Amino acid sequence: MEISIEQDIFKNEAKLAEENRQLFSQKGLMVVNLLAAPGAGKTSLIKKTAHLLKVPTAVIEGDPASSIDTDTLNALGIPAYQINTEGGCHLEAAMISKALTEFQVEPNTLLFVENVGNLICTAFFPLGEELRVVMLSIAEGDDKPYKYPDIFREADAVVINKLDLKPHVDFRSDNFYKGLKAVNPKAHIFEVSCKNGAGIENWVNWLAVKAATFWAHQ
Ligand SMILES: Nc1nc2c(ncn2[C@@H]2O[C@H](COP(=O)(O)OP(=O)(O)O)[C@@H](O)[C@H]2O)c(=O)[nH]1
Ligand SMILES: [Mg+2]
Ligand SMILES: [Zn+2]
Repeated sequence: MEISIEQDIFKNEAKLAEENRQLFSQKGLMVVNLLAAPGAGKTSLIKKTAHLLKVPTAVIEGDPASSIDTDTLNALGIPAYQINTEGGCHLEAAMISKALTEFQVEPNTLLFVENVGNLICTAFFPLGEELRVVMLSIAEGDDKPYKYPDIFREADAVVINKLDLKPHVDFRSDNFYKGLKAVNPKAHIFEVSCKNGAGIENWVNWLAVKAATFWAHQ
């Protein structure tokens, strides 16, 4: 009984995500679902990316409470809209479509969705995104693909952040790569530092190509 309720929920979420995909297409939005633990550097990456990317960028922020990230982004001139999940641990497709009834985004915009900081259930709630990007900071350790395989499984890209901390933490890149390859051999991997800007250009160039391809097929 419990299993069948769970299956119904995920079936319904997949349907809502598909509806979102059509909505995004009508609105000309390329949506990037950004998943990571709290503090990995999601907002920092969005700030850096919006600054360098030559296409308009907007952001939907998901947090249990507060509008801290949204206020920061809006103050920088990056249009941002806050969803408060009131303790909820992930965003759902319906929250995004509802947000877009209020949040007016120009066509041909790259829309980041900064998901709730969480490496578990965010993996199971598709939002209709074009790209799923998982971020991890090296201070979190190299064992995460082994402990949290589901979050990495469907990632189009994995961004390893806080490379500037390398001298201070024991992050074994080879172990991380091995674990990631076992669950997702196709993910593009970017090693960056949002603090000193290392590797950001590679990531932005990759995203720019993805966006151009997306809009070319609209
Ligand atoms: N040393 C270092 N700190 C970083 C880097 N990126 C982000 N931070 C810091 O990590 C903290 C959390 O970053 P934030 O972008 O808010 O993470 P989020 O919770 O995933 O959105 C902040 O204090 C950032 O300044 C980085 O590349 N290196
Ligand atoms: Mg944030
Ligand atoms: Zn959740």
